[in-house]
Amino acid sequence: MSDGKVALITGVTGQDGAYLAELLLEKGYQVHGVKRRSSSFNTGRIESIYQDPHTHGARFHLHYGDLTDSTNLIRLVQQVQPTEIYNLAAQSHVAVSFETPEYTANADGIGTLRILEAIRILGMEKTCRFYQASTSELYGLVQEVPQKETTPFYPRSPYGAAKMYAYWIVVNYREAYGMHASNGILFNHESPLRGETFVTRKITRAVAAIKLGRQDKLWLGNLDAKRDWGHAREYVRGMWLMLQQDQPDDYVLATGETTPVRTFVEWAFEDVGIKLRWEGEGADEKGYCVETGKCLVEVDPRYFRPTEVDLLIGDPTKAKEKLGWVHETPVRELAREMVQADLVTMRDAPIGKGA
Ligand code: NDP
Ligand code: GDR
Repeated sequence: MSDGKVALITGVTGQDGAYLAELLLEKGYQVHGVKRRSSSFNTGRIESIYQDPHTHGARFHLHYGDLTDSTNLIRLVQQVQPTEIYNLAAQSHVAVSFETPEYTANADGIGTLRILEAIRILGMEKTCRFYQASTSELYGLVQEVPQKETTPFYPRSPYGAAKMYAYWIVVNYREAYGMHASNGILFNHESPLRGETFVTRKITRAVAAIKLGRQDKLWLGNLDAKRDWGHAREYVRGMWLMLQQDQPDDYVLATGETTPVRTFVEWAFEDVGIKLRWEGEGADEKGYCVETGKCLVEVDPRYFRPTEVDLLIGDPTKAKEKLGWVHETPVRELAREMVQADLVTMRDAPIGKGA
């Protein structure tokens, strides 16, 4: 059990925040989550673990907060007195970061600094451990494959650049102030809780909608990009393991396998009994149903990014050897789980448009 452990999770309403909160509650932690003020409910992913604050013995607590507001962050850290902080909050969409580069730098880069400073201002350097949600987007333009902890960074987006600042400020605060601060360099991880505008979930939602006759076509960007996709539930366990080590450090979490976007699309359609045939190339590529000849997938260049990360494939050896962390769900199975989940929800819910 947790022995008085208190976790503060920023980004608790996101995919990883929801899985991590669930894991830490199972481990007996007091869990405090930071959510943003929103004009509509943004707590859908944590509904199943929500606890009424009036309930005696409630261990899951939500607070309003924002990574762009340092006064708010200092107050929260002071109030909660966490023994572990997991900084998962971010403007996490790479394509969106080209549209909102300054905000992304503020939330993802300086936001990380604000929390580290809150810990320092409150004199909690030795009592509070810190996890930073770093990313394989740091690797960007391919320098070496598979990518590991020692591979040089070359970010390819405002998001990657902001996360690179966050990565290094974590390393600096660790070295300068002796803080137990670690970077998890996580490769893409997905699940039925994945945000609807990331490519895997956009695909599985559209495939479910097409199968149910509620959508005609799936519009996508670069089908050639290759990603190392694992299951989010397994990756949050790795985050927790990093903070349980005697010494802080930086770790890659990845599967070690890479898959093109196009293949993920084929798998998702296969899971609803549709075989695809491709024609054309680049912006003219189209996917047709082999049986009916209907065009189900089309490329829209508006989803292309000004600079792309072509290939990600991670080497998780260090995490395996030092943390005992291994991924379990193969990407093919992950795709199936996501399609099945979307078929179930899609039967009841209207579909929105993906970005
Ligand atoms: P999501 O986009 O699902 O969740 C992001 C969370 O951050 C949401 O709770 C969001 O709130 C919150 N948030 C956004 N901006 C702010 C802000 N200014 N202040 C406070 N909270 C904010 O991301 P994931 O769960 O997928 O990822 C978690 C973290 O891990 C992110 O930092 C991401 O960059 C990083 N990462 C993710 C990977 C992945 O494959 N999923 C891989 C590597 C790193 P709201 O719900 O209101 O939007
Ligand atoms: P990524 O994830 O950029 O790797 O960042 P995303 O799913 O958005 O894109 C993966 C690849 O798919 C290509 N792609 C499309 N992407 C989106 N979103 N929509 C499309 O229509 C589409 N068509 C093709 C993209 O060009 C890209 O190559 C995710 C985020 O979770 C980050 O926060 C995290 O740091 C990294 O993973 C690791």
